[in-house]
Amino acid sequence: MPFSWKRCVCSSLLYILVCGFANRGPISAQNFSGIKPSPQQIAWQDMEIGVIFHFGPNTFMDREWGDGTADPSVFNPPNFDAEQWIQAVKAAGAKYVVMVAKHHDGFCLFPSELTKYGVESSPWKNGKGDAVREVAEAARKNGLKFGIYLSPWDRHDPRYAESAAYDKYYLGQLDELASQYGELVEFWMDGAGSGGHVYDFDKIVQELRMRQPNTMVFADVALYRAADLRWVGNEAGTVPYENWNVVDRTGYLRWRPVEADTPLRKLHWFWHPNDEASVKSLGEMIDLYNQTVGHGAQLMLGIAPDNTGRVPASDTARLKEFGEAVRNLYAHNLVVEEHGKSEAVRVFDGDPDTFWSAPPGSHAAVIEVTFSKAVTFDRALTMEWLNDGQHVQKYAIEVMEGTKWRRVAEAQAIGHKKIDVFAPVTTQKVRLNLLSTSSEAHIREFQLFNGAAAAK
Ligand code: FUL
Repeated sequence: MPFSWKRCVCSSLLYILVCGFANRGPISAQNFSGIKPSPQQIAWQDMEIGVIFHFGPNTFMDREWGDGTADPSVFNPPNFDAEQWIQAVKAAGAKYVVMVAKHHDGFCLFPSELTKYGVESSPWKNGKGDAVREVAEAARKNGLKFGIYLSPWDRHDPRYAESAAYDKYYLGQLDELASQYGELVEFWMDGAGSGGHVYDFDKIVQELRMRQPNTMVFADVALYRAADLRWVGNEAGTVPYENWNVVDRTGYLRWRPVEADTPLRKLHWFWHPNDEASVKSLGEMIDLYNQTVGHGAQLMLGIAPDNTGRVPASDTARLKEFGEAVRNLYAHNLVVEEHGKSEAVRVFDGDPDTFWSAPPGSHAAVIEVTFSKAVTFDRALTMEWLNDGQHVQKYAIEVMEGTKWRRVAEAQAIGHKKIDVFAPVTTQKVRLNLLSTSSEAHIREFQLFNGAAAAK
């Protein structure tokens, strides 16, 4: 027999065939599958949705990029309510939040020993407030993880003009944030605005890792070579390419999963008055979910609390609708519904904590599902178990029509999660055809959904 196979009659309703081919299909290309993620990266990728909060003098001045001259007196939210922020984003399905502790304008949302330019000099809570702490506490209280953004580019502090002096300042603030706000799930280093400025990133990140060994460092590929995560390359909420987790920087290979950051309000990270029309529509939000999370990336959604200190009603409503719509869209997995959760074939059990492996050494495999009655669906959700590297290099989703297989989707990378949406099909037989894998494939889930029915 040219392939190893396993055939199970899983229930009277569903019939499944899984097989791995040892010597079939094209020879594997080099996709750096020897590079593997850290356990922290795996845990981070599993969170799928995070949120970044932008709040500061810009919120009160109708600005996106402050020039560093804003008087701290402008910062005075009458109803600052971190609990409300967290409730709003939890409803959207966010698993963690990143707080902008200092944006490009240099204004600190936390009291810092190293500058007076921040909440300490503002009228808010008579200069005794700490927005970073309040958000961290509200997040943890509600079961969300917490991370920090500290802008390298600083348009206020005079030390910025001199690299070594500024590095010392940045390092000092990083120490404050990394030692006084509990465990940080992510640390955001923004590349914007820094063109030409030289930082000692090695030192900065080593210092961070000493205090926060498990934090995930986000940075542009161009900004810092050894970060743990990388920018997707746009702010549109899309991954416009095959998503491979390993990035090659002139021969230096590293597992760096993609984070796709995009604001809830089109093009606006900070709140602006009379701007409700820019809140993305529900349809746009679902598209961006499918194009980021459904494309193996992390969705990092930008949320802008307003000048009262709350997430506006239009935004909270959209976040809630979005969370409900995504849950609804992916609630009825046809495979597990017919098949039951107890099934031993782990790729069909609806449980992403289990996985199926193709036979050792195989370079192709097929996973086939037969339903007792024809079913209609318009999307497939596939997840690769990545702990051992990213192995799937080419695959197709195929449905049986008459006596022939018809391809409804094909691509290269699966990665953490791949959602393929296609015109609705009705069939009794479906297969995930793993056409080329760099070594045996490991698949956590293969699920089918009828999105059109869910939308009704
Ligand atoms: C960009 C910044 O310039 C924006 O203001 C925002 O902070 C976004 C998340 O990153 O690079």
